[in-house]
Amino acid sequence: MNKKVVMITGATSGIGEATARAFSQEGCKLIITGRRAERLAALKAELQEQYGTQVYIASFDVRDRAMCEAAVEALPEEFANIDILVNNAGLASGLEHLNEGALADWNAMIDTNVKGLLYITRVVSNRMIARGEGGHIINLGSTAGTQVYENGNVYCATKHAVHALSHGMRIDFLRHRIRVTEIRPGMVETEFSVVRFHGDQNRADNVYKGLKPLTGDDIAEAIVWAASQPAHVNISEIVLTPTAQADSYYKFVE
Ligand code: NDP
Ligand code: 8X3
Repeated sequence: MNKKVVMITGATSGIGEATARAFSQEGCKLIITGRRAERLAALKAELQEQYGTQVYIASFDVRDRAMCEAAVEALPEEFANIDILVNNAGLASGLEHLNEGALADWNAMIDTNVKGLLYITRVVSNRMIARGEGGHIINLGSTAGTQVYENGNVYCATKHAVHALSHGMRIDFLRHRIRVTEIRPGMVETEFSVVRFHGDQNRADNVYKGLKPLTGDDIAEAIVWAASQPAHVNISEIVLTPTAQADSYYKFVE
């Protein structure tokens, strides 16, 4: 893994931030992205100081296709050959019955989780293909990528799309030796629920009451494990849940 170039979308918080730390410890060079530039700057300083990591910051909104392309085009030479792309940026916004859903929430989820992931993947995969040395694309799916729960409608649909797109990438990139892994977590305590409930911290805290959720570090460990397999091994999917969660429906809450 030493000196491999890893691009992580959504590294300002949660799973993406933990993944940046984990790849840093493996000696990788990092491209970290997200909209909150000040958080990226703080993370870069931390990783440089703790592990001597070379870090490049690209702060942009993945919903903006032109910005996605410009950010990748502008990469300095030492970061230009991306070996591993972690498509992590994403969100849930709102939790209502479909007829009561807010259009702004639907657009945010579809534009980020599906279209943003596609924009980044298109530009980065074309670079990997042109270079001809393979690569690895790791997509953040979810248990919600194969199950739908009440009020989850549009979020679950976007993660079903990530599930289908991961499969499609695995097929279309076969000839280019690009590995594709879908990481499919259940409940992970990050800023995810605060974002879903539009900043309502109490409501977010309630989601994890009575059980021990996964952490960003748990997911990061699985991501790095998948990425460190020998080049002929592709880990297609990893589904991780807290021990107290069987799937989207069954949880043991004490
Ligand atoms: P967080 O809210 O903690 O992190 C989300 C990250 O995505 C942030 O870095 C945020 O950066 C970035 N992001 C969101 N929108 C955009 C955008 N428009 N442009 C660029 N970056 C964006 O949540 P998690 O770490 O939990 O979520 C990461 C991924 O994991 C998501 O795809 C989520 O669906 C998935 N997931 C999460 C689970 C959970 O229970 N937490 C379970 C299963 C999957 P910024 O706001 O600075 O732009
Ligand atoms: C996040 C997990 O259960 O909130 O993808 O949909 S869940």
